[in-house]
Amino acid sequence: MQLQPAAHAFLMDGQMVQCEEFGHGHINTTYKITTDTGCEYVLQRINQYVFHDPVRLMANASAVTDFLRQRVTDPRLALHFLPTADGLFYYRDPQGEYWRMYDFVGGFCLDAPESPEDFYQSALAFGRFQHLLSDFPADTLFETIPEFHNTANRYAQLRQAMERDAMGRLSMVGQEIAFLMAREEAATALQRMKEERKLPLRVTHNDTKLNNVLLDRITRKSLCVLDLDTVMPGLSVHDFGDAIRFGAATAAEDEPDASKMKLDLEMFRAYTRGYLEAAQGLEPLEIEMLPMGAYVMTMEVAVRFLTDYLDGDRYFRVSYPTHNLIRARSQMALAKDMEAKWNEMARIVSAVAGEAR
Ligand code: GN1
Ligand code: MG
Repeated sequence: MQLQPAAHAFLMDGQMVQCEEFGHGHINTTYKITTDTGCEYVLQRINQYVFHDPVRLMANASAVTDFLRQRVTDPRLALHFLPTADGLFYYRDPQGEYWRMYDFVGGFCLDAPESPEDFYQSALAFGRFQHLLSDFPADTLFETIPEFHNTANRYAQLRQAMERDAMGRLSMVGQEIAFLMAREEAATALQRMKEERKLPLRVTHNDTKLNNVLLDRITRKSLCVLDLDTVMPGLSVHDFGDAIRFGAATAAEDEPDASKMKLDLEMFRAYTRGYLEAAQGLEPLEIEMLPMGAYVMTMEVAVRFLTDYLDGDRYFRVSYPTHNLIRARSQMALAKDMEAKWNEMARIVSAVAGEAR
């Protein structure tokens, strides 16, 4: 892979002197570049198995960041993509790989919150993102992954993977399949509400993992939101929910001991507080459905991990053969714990919403 030419295709300040792999994303490959003038950048290769149209993807990402940059006072609150000499925000190398580059603004990302305050900060970032984009022309956005959070479709894809059983793994996952199928009705509830137009379509991020938020090294306050590949019209409850399933969990997404995986209600409360504070103007039904968002996103990603396990790990990057199965199991354990804590989640949401009023 040719990193040097890709890096130099963008209008960096100086010459690249250092390059290291960076971040924990499951999809794109990310490098941090340092130049001889001391500037730092992030270089990413876009995964074309996942994103079929990198050109339109970058049109989305650059339009959204331009829009955000006009609305924030601190430039670190919005990403800044570098153009190439041709004025494009992507570079296609001779092998057909697509690259992009943005300023590394010196913050850091967390894979787990170290305190409720960290998680509250990430909620402010995603809530702000939602709020700042509330008058972005949503119809100009290209759907980078059609039906991304259509949970009913995700179940259909699981069924197809079961039929294919491409790796001969189906016989080993009977319990997991039974767990997911028994909960299909609840897991697809938000998709039905979306189709019935009970919940409003908004410009949403759709991948609100904690590690997609940059925090300031000194103040630990949240700066910008990263990973804009899936910014599309969507549901606020999905953005809320995905953040909870990742950051309010008591264990890592790929914790092999699923009994360690629970929902941390204190973290749940901290995120709810930050999100409702920053994402102003949510409708009452959206607020009421926040716990459902957390449940649905946890179930959905469990379905996706198991589907990819059956298909032979083609979508999510894995470090060992059962990695996607382990991820699926941890998410199921988390969903189960949410079922047990359902009333408390609802109580927290209504209490926080009451205070915010
Ligand atoms: C992927 O790109 P990354 O690692 O932030 C995935 C999300 C999943 C997540 C699970 C485009 O996010 O949808 O929830 O992994 N992104 C895409 O960790 O599929
Ligand atoms: Mg990411």
